[in-house]
Amino acid sequence: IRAETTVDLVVRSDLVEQLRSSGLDGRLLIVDEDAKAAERLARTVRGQHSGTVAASAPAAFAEAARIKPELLIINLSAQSFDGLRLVSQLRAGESTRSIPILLIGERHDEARIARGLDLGANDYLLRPVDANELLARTRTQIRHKRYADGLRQSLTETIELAVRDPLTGLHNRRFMENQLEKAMERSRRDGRPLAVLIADIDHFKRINDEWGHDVGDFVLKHFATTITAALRGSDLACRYGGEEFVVLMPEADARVARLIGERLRISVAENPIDLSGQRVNLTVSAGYSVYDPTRDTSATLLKRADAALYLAKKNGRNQVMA
Ligand code: GH3
Ligand code: MG
Ligand code: MG
Ligand code: MG
Repeated sequence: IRAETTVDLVVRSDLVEQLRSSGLDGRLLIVDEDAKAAERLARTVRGQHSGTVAASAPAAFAEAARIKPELLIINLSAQSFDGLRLVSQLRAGESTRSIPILLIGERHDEARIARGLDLGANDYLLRPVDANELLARTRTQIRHKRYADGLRQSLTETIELAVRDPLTGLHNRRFMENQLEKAMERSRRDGRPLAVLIADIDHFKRINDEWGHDVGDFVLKHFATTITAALRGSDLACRYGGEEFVVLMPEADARVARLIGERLRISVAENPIDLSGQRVNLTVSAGYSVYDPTRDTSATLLKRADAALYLAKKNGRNQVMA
């Protein structure tokens, strides 16, 4: 029985050396109930990869989530070990979903291998395992994974760039408008309140005029940090344009909106900015409006907040109005 559950290796040393010297250096996890067989496999790949061994499905699952291997090699042939179940578990797990899986199975057991591929395994090898083929398929899987990870990463970065304001790192106007429509829809559906607030730095032009545009930029960044700190986790702060910011406040009625607006106003007013050793006071005015699902569009909702902001400015600035 042991002879059947171990992996037989046919090694052609020249090819192996050639593959090893190419230095792919992947992180592998080898799963085999037979620790000796797993160790033998690990030795084969270790010249060019780092190989960790797991001797049971639960150990493999835990280890996979922990070390995030770039390839899992699962030996299907052991009798008591449910490698197929492990494949579906790995595919269902958030952190293990995208790890490639290479199955090793018996020639007479192709039905199980086909099932494994159905469940999400990427490739397979039949016994006796040829070491060169094992190394070649390992390399292919790792290369694919790195390529896919790179694509995913740059997609994520591209999306981040498209929704952010580059100066402050806050979300931009386009994203805010998109989120506002969604927030209004949720508010309508769930019958929950929703408020928006427009905040505008007072006499910001003076900062630019007195200190220069770069200092103005610095102040905008400082303001963005202050705004973020004053908000709840569920609020969304965006740079609406220039020195104007819009905050979406899901679950906020007029009372909560005023509270958050005041918190923001006070935190700006009480934290002067240090500009080359000189403390410069900054204040902000804000207007807010509460979504009325029976008559508001995003445009009318924002317009009411803007009208309230205008009143706050007219009334002497450094205040929050509805
Ligand atoms: P108010 O209290 O009425 O809001 O006065 P204000 O001076 O803040 O408003 P105003 O609209 O007159 O001026 C806003 C200034 O913000 C004018 C513009 O040059 C400046 N500004 C807009 N965007 C930027 C930016 O990205 N960086 C810098 N440094 N200044 C900016
Ligand atoms: Mg203005
Ligand atoms: Mg202003
Ligand atoms: Mg303005």
